[in-house]
Amino acid sequence: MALTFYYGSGSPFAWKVWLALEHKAIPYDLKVLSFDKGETRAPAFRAINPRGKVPTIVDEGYALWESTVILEYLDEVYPERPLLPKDLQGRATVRRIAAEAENFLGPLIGNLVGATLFRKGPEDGVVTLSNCSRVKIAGKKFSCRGCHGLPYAHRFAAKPPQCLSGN
Ligand SMILES: N[C@@H](CCC(=O)N[C@@H](CS)C(=O)NCC(=O)O)C(=O)O
Repeated sequence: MALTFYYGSGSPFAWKVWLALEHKAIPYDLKVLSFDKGETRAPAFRAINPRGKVPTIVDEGYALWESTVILEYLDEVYPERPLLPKDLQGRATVRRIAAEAENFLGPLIGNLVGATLFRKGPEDGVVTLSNCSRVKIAGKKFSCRGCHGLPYAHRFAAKPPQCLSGN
């Protein structure tokens, strides 16, 4: 039975999982949910993920959400084309990058998206990028690092904000 992948357009968290599925060549059944139509809040989806968030996967009847945890799960269930390095320090580095992406880069990008795509007026949401430059997001080899960092980098590159200050 193919794994089911619940996705929402524009979600960097969902891109992480999509990248991993493609990289590992895992067959999946893609379900695209519309944020505009409120499909993440629909009872049918809440029955699968009570938090109503994408990405969510269902594998053999087992529902899982939280993108970072999904990546680790996929890597254990489908070990071909591994996302995590074999060595302990390499794995710790990837997990550190994932934590930095979640705790520092993600909220910053969230501010940027709010200040650009969902901005209500000219004074709304002027933000600074000063912390971004300290976060390394990509390695030379595609791996879990790429899955964690690339969606944020892509999100930022795709919509360069007009209203930034800082370095
Ligand atoms: N920490 C979660 C974040 C997931 C998340 O916030 N997803 C957003 C899209 S970017 C969502 O599904 N929002 C739907 C809603 O709030 O209705 C993860 O890493 O998977």
